[in-house]
Amino acid sequence: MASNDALHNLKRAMKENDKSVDDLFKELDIDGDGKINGPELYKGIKSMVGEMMSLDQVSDFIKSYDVDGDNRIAVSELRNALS
Ligand SMILES: [Ca+2]
Ligand SMILES: [Ca+2]
Repeated sequence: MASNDALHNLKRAMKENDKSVDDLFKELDIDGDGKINGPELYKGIKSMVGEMMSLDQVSDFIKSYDVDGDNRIAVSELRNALS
């Protein structure tokens, strides 16, 4: 599945740049509200991995890892996704 490729590439980018999940989260959370929403994820993947995700893929990704159902990715949920 393409969203898994994006996740895989995101993990690799994180390792190559020696970033922690917290560093990555801060970069993705553009408005600083402590949650990553769809547009933030979309832009983040594009700028970090250079990969375009479709909006469907972004929403699938969020649905797969959104444990508390707020339709946003919290740092604990991102950690889960990347572990
Ligand atoms: Ca945010
Ligand atoms: Ca959530």
